[in-house]
Amino acid sequence: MEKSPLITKKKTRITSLYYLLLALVLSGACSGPSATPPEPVMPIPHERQLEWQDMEFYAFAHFNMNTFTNREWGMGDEDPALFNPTDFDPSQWAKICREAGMKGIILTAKHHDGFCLWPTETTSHSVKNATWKDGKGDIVREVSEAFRAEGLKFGVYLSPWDRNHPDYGKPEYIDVFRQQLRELLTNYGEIFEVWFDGANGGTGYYGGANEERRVDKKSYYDWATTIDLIRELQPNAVIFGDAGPDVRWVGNEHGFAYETTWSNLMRDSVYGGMPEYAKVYAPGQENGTHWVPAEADVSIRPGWYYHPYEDHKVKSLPQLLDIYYHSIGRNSSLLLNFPIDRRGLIHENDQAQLMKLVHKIREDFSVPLPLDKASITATSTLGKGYEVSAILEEKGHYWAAAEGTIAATIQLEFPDPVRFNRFLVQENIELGQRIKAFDVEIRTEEGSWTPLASGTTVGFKRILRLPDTETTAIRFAITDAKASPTVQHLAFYLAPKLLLPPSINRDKSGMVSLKAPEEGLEIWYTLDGSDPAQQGKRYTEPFPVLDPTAIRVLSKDPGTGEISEVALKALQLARKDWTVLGDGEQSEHLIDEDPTTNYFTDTDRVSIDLGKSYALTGFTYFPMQNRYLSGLITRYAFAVSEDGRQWTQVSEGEFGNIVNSPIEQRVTFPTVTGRYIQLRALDKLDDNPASYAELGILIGNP
Ligand code: FUL
Repeated sequence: MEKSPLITKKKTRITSLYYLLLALVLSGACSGPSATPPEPVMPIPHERQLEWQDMEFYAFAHFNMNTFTNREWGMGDEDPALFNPTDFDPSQWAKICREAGMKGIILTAKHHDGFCLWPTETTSHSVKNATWKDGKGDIVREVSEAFRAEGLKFGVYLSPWDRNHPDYGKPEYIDVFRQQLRELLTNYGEIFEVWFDGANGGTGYYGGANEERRVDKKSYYDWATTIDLIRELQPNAVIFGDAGPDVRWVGNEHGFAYETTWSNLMRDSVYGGMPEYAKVYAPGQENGTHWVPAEADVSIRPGWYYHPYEDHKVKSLPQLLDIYYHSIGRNSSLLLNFPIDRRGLIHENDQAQLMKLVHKIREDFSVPLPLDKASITATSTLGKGYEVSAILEEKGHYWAAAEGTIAATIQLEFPDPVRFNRFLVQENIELGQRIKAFDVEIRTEEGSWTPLASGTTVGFKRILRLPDTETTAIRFAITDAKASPTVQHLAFYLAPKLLLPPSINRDKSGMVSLKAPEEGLEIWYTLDGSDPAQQGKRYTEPFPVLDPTAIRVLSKDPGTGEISEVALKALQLARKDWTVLGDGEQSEHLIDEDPTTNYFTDTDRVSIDLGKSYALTGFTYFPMQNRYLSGLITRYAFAVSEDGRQWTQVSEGEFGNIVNSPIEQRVTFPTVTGRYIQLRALDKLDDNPASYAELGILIGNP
């Protein structure tokens, strides 16, 4: 049975040993010795990196002082007493992670604000002075123990930048930093990864100095000595940083690796926090000198830390799936962050989204093509022990082309037509990353070969999402490689379609466009209140909707006939004839039906000419959706007018909880006729200009 990429490969070493013995027995007993193994192509991974590579998917937890101050970066002057989770339970985190098939967790033991989650000897800015457990608690201990109890690994994030410590920027601080590492790497059992952030130096509290301190990122930390210390204390831990030395940053915080991702890095040209890192070095280099594979770090919410106002902004299933396929599917590991909440728990919304991702991924990889029934051939084989049948196994045997061969093709012929839409391939990275370019081709009914997809690097794992394809023969054609290629594993799957309803968008002119969550799905809709599963019209291109109505939409898998749930959206009057009065720069953003663009104004009101009179029954205010909120209206007055001069106030009130939950606000009032509308900001979140993503009206009762 095939394993999904989320299912553990813990037994790797044992399995390799088993296959090795099996290979020895078979080769000895049957017919002579195996061929000489291929020469490794440098660089190659260290044993600790191979162990790490098998983990693939693990958690990040941002939980620290910022959780209680509602910030992303603290200044370092926060009162330690503020740290006070009400319901801290790391076994809840560990159970969730285990159920999700994650292999471990990395905890922010100290973030840039310098607050330590363990009772360190190095500073009083720690849990020792927290309200939590009267200063007797140790978050690092409890989290590490809870994860080990579930059979998961534990790692630490220790920020090199410390905005609390009086000595930051001076040589003395480096001793403090190393002492903190020593404590973490001595007192909490086996550590699988030590994570160093590239963000370093800037303004801070620094023991009361309240100044800006810049450091020379290349030399200040003397990383070589720190790395020696880590190797001495935790020889099996991988060290993460821009420059590795063992695992590197993927170069963005979206969780996306690159189409071409090498595990090789020009490591000696990189230092932590270098400005050009993301652009120049993050994808790795074909001729990189050291093996430093990529790790994609991304938060399940917009922020790394918990903010109540992001409770409704947990990433959607299509977003999380993109992250999965763009990280693990592109030769990178996935470090998925949970902003632990003020209770000290993974929030229910985050857990729900994580489990949706995990169920879908398990589903995607649950129906492999029966390669054992296929006849599999290769245009080149190194010799005995490296036969192409080895690609059926995930570990142990592997296929290798003859030395000196660059282009080689593996062909699979099936007795009956097969259907698939996912392709997975792995190199034997123990011999170095070699493949530079490949094609996937299928045989048509007429018997000719036609390309289905192409790619560049493979590395530890490459997964392609493909259109549903039916054929009786497939070719994996390696067209370029650094040296004779190897393939550890190859597989095809038929993933069920992501049957979520399509997204609905309308522009200012009233044109409605619908988008299915995945290619290959049909979209059906109605505008008259009827069920799109029964009376729906097939969507082919954008269409205009000018008057208020409700649209109902669904996605349909034409292959199986299955349909998604129905999504319903009330469409208000199209805004094509509207004008914002008094203008102001970018006033169009107020009425462009795009909540990602904002309008800001220093005045306390905005007025709109609707083009003609309507019987109005309410209005909508869509607040800005930015990560950092400003100018949100918290109390309002709404007025209408027939001539744009004489105004009648029809509603006044507050937008309750808008700061914590900045979703669209909808206010209704008794019907009133008017051509002009005006929203006044009576109170705001702050003194910044009032901000608006959208302002709309309600007519009748759609
Ligand atoms: C960044 C930090 O500055 C963020 O706060 C967060 O910890 C992220 C993982 O790394 O560089």
